Formats: sequence, structure tokens, C-alpha cells
Amino acid sequence: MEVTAGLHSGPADGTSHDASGSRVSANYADEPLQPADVRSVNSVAASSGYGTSPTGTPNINAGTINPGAAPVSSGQNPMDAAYQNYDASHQHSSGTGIQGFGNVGNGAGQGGFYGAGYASGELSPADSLSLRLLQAGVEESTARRWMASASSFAAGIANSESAVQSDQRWMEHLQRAVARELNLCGPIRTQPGDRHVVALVGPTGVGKTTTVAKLAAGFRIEARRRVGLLTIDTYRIAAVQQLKAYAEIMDLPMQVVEKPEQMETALSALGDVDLVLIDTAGRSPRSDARIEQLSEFLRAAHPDETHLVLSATSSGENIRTTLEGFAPVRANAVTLTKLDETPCMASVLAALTGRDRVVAPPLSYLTNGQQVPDDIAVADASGLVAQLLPHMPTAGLGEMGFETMDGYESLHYGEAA
Ligand SMILES: Nc1nc2c(ncn2[C@@H]2O[C@H](COP(=O)(O)OP(=O)(O)O)[C@@H](O)[C@H]2O)c(=O)[nH]1
Ligand SMILES: [Mg+2]
Repeated sequence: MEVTAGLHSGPADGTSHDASGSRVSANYADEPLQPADVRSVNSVAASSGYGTSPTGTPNINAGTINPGAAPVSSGQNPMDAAYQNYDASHQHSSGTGIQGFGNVGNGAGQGGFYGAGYASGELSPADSLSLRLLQAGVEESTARRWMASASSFAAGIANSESAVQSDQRWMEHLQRAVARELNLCGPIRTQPGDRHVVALVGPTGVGKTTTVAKLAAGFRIEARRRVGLLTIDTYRIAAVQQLKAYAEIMDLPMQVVEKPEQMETALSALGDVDLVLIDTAGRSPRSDARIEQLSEFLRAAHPDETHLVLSATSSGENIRTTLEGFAPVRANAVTLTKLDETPCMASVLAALTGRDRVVAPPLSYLTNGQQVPDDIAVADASGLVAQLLPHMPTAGLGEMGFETMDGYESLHYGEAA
């Protein structure tokens, strides 16, 4: 029997709708593939509100790590040394750009993160990872926090392994550290006969309409729910046509709403559906008036869930600005699109795990291509951290209980009939 997560509703009813007769588990907490430490943090963090500080996430500062637990060559905080080296290399290397990182090794033998044992000119694995994070656009405070957390994993096994650990081992520590900070909320849950309204909001072109179509197809065809579509994106004729085309292909009822006052009538005109998916017009997070307009539509629809759709191709700074701009919409989940176009997730994940400005809502779905309905999966920590940095060594991921995103493709809508 295969256990499936994905778009099925709670187990109480899900079973009767599963033609294969297998038990369907939609409870994310039952998911066997997520490491225990990730799960426990998520269960707490997922309940924290948008805009509030998560209480369940361990707050590990570089300064609180016990340097004595690791083979550090001096009394100085190793992280400080690593970052000082980074700064020094940037001040002293003119016009060499990224190549400037090569200079860091000059100081690593004395004060690098795990500098002991590394010759002058050679970077320790932790130093080199720190620098790769900075190079990928992760801001220093986050890089420090992640590496401090990674070093606590490293310290845990320092006695049983050689003091100088491999690049791959450190990458795993880092992935684990990032995974631990990720908030995941699992899929949309529906019950037959109980109407559930979900709105997708976000900037233009991030994949809202495509994601609505993917979700509609998954719930309609694989989870066998009655699905209705509604769009308030009436700013472009093409936008309505785009959704209409999907509605016709899947034979779904669809309503177009031009004013908030029409919302109630349109919702009831959809008839007896289990899931209403609301597509919205792209909004610039910088336009307060437009965001307020969107909020007005949403207040009229009072959705059970609002998913903020963000593109993984955005910069971390862009993600932060969007989170801030959309804060009035009070999204309770983030759907991350276009993972297929992003070799490096580091700065996006830094923004989503950020502590300083806006705390992101938990992640619901990941999409990794233009194909409807295939290219979508329930967000999982392993799929995200597998793409943390380009060209990551991944051979050891299995040991951590991590799978790549490929392993999740059969999970997203439950079992096919
Ligand atoms: N590569 C890739 N393209 C995507 C993905 N999701 C959507 N797109 C493409 O992004 C473009 C904009 O999508 P659309 O759904 O119209 O965006 P919207 O403006 O937010 O509704 C289209 O060309 C989609 O095919 C994805 O996961 N990966
Ligand atoms: Mg659209």
C-alpha cells in the first residue's frame, strides 16, 4: 500500500473517494519522509500567525554555540573569524568579484571556522559553505544563524568522526539547519459536502492561474472533489479567458466577479462544490491601493485559506518586499512556484525563514514546471533544501531521511484511480 499525502481531505472521508481502496493518509504529521526534528519544529511554528514571531523555532545565535565542543583552533568565536575573513577578502580584493573568496583561505589556518588542519590558502568546509551562502545572496545574519545551527549538528558527531569533516557532511548539517527553520502547513484539506474556499494571491506572472489549474485538476480528477473556479482578475480579458479554458477542459463551473458586491451571488452560483479556488489579479506589493482593493474582494469571499504565491526565481529581497506588501491580505500559506527555474534556493529560503522583518506564512505547495496538472507537489523540507545551493553533493541525503523532490511526485494528489 502506498501512503499518499497531497490533496486528499481528512482520512474520514478520503477513503471512500479513493477508487483503489487503499487507505489514504492526508495527515501531514503521518508523513514518514520528513525528519523528526523538522516535523516537531513545524508543528509548533505552523501555528504561529503571519507577522508574529514564531515561538517554536530554536533561536540559535552564533555566539551561543559552545566552541569547546568543536575543534576550533583559537578562543575566538569561529563564526566571527569566518565572517571577518569574508569582509577582509572583500576589502582587499579589487575587481575580482567572486574570485575574492579565494583569499579567505589565507586566514583560515589561524582563525577560520574549522580552520585547524587546513593549510594556508585552503578553505575549511564550513568556511567555504559560509562564503557560498553569502555569495548566493544570503544576508550575513541569516548565514551566521544557519551555520551556527549547522555547527551544533557537527558538534553532536564530532567525537565519533574525525575532527575535520568533509564538505558533504557540512552541507548536510547546513541542509538540516535550514530544514529545521522551514514552516510547512501541508496540503489543502477538503471534505465532500463541506465547501472550502481557497484564494491565491500574489504579484503578476508568478503562476497563480497555472497553480489554480493544477490544484483544480488534482482535486477534481484525482481526489474526486467537486471543484468550482472563480476569478476576480478582470483587468485583462486574456486572464479570464485563460482560466475559462481550464474550466471548460475540466468541465468545472466558473464565475467572474468584477465587484466585491457580486461575490456572494457568484459563490452561491457555483452550486454544490467542495472546493472553490479563487484566482486573483497580480498585484504589485508596492501599491497599497491595489492591495486594499484585493483585500476588499477577499473580505467579501471570506476564504478559508489564502495562499500567497511567490516565485522561487525572485531575489530574497523581492520576496521580503512582497511579504511585507501583502501583509494586509493576511495570507496563511505560501505557495512557491518555478523551482525548476532556480538552481539555488538559498536567498529565497533565507527570506522565508527570516526573523528580522516579516515572518512568512508556512509553505503549502511547490511547483516545478508549466505542466498542468503534473508540476506541483506538497511542500516538503527535503525538496527545498536539496536545491539550497547549486551543485550540491547529495549522496548523503538518504541517510538523513531526505528524498529529492522527484520522490514526491506520486504524493501530490494521492493515488490515481
Ligand atoms: N517554469 C515554470 N513556469 C511556470 C510555473 N508556474 C507557472 N509558470 C509559467 O509562468 C507564466 C505565468 O503564469 P500565470 O499562471 O499566468 O501567472 P499569474 O499571472 O500569476 O496568473 C506562464 O507562462 C506559466 O506557464 C512553474 O512552476 N515553473
Ligand atoms: Mg493569472
